[in-house]
Amino acid sequence: MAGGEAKKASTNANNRKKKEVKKETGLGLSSKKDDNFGEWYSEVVVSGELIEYYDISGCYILRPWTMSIWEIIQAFFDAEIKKMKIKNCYFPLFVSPGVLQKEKDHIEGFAPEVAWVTKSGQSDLDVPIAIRPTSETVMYPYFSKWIRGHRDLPLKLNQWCNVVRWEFSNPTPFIRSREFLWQEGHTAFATKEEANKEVLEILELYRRIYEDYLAIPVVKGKKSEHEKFAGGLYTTSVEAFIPHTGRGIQGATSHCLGQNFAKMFEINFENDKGEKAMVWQNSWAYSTRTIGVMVMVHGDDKGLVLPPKIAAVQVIVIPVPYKDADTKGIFDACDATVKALNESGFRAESDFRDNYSPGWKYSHWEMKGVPLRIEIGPKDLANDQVRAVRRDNSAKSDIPRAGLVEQVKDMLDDIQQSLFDVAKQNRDACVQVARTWDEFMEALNQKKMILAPWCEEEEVEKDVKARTKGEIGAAKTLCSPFEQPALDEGTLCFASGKPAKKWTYWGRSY
Ligand code: 87F
Repeated sequence: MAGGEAKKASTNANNRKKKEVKKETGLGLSSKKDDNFGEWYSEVVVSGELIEYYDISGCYILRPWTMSIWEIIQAFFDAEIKKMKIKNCYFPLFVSPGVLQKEKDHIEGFAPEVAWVTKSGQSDLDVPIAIRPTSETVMYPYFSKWIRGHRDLPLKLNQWCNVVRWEFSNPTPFIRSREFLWQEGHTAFATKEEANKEVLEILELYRRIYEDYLAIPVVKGKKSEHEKFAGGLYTTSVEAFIPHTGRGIQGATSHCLGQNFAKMFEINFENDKGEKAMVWQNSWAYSTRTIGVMVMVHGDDKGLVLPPKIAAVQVIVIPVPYKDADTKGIFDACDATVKALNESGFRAESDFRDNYSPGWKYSHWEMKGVPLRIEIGPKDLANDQVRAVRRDNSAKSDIPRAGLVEQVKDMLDDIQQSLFDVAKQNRDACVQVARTWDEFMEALNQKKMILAPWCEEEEVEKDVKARTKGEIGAAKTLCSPFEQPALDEGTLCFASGKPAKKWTYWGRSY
């Protein structure tokens, strides 16, 4: 036996000999959110059981704790788009090279990120096959086939799928991974007005995912010409902000493609006057990135903090038996508590594992971010009450078992609201108005999200990028918010000194 293995075997034997119950050791995170954000994040997603690292860089295993969050927002969004008469479909993962390169301008800048299959077994394929990085070129030839007359419009499709983008800059679970899950919506209309309207309806659903489900404040707005999807007419987005890193992050995008793709793919129809016309198209997507933003915004030094609306387990019930206490009575009270909560529609579970101490369980479920913990010990049993502990602020309260369901409902609602309020306070504290270059630079150095009057010229935007280039990345536009503060006559662009046209958010970003 090699030395290392011999040591392992003897340690295992020792462990078996030791008392079975694990103590509160070895569960905490080793990095702090304030001290080393990057390491803290990697640790939180693994210890919180969202992610397992994989042996291919940039690829991650999404564990059940992740998938249950994904499924909750998916259920919301899927039901909402169905109300809008958008239909789900599924197109193939593989793209032939001819089709992929059909729209050259669109693919040009992205080409290095496209992954290709070149072999089956040991033999080279006659023609290499691309893996979809997005599905415009996969879908639009069929839009062209299926759309003939105005009665075929609107055509509104969505698919839930994975996509692959072979990124080279530092991969981060959820935030930048080489394969990720998303929905991509692709729609075609007879008129520009219908397309415009849908862009905003979808954007509003994205806002609701972030604000109502993930408890993250976002700004709705329009991307600059430089930052928009180059293949489209205009891009709208929801933008979040990570105070700890001072970076903005695009939460989701809803594009009006105009008629660019219709031209390329000949998506024509006969309108109601019998004339040949081109469709107006949109595309929109949100991805598993949503979950990464949630972890970054709410997580703390004890691990994940999940908003109740997206938590797979909203309430964890933990028995706290003492040596000579009525253990059966305590376990029965836990069972009854879970049952009452489940029957009222809450996602509650108990942790009856006998090889872990209550203290260990507290840390474990805190690490996983469960919003509310209920402890039941001998004293609680005697008083016909339970002890509730909030994950977000550690507040403890004793709740009579009689009014339990009502109280839990109120507490979960309060946690959801309070997570949003705190996140909004923190975000707002990072927003800085800058009217001059000096103010802008000072705010940027303080990791702020900067609201500045801008002349909207692409050259100026490129210049700002160049002038702020450095190790931690350049500043760029995040979006021009739809809610524009008043722009007084004579207001000048912070960067060029020319007349300003819009208030725009700027900052470093993911
Ligand atoms: C990477 C490789 C190839 C982004 C890519 O935002 C192509 C692309 O087209 C690419 N990375 N994009 C832009 C995606 C635009 C658009 N697609 C449908 C969306 C929403 C959903």
